[in-house]
Amino acid sequence: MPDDTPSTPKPPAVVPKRDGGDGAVVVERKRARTKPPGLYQVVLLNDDYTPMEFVVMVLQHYFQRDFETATHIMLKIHHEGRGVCGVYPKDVAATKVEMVLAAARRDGHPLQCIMEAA
Ligand code: TYC
Repeated sequence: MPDDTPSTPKPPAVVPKRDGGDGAVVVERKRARTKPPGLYQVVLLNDDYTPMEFVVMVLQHYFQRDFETATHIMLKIHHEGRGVCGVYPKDVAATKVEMVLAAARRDGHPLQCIMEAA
């Protein structure tokens, strides 16, 4: 008697084993969970009170700029309102912002320094 006869009772459906029944286990990785660390630019903002010499010192000391480059960046900030000091991983950028702000406040300057995603 053919199997597809309506009156024929069907055997229980076979549920395939997750391992395919041969004992092998396949591990599938959906996607990498870790993102590559993002980069942040540290930006100085212009103000009317912080001395130019202090900003040049900050750029040399905290951002390893030579005197000419530091002066160029400082003048760009002075004329355009803001300028990028450097681009770093998040924790490095955050530490540099803290150090610049601490030095500025210690010397009584209102200099503003921020970080933003690059
Ligand atoms: N504008 C300031 C002045 O004329 C100089 C200055 C430059 C201040 C850059 C802040 O981020 C700055 N003394």
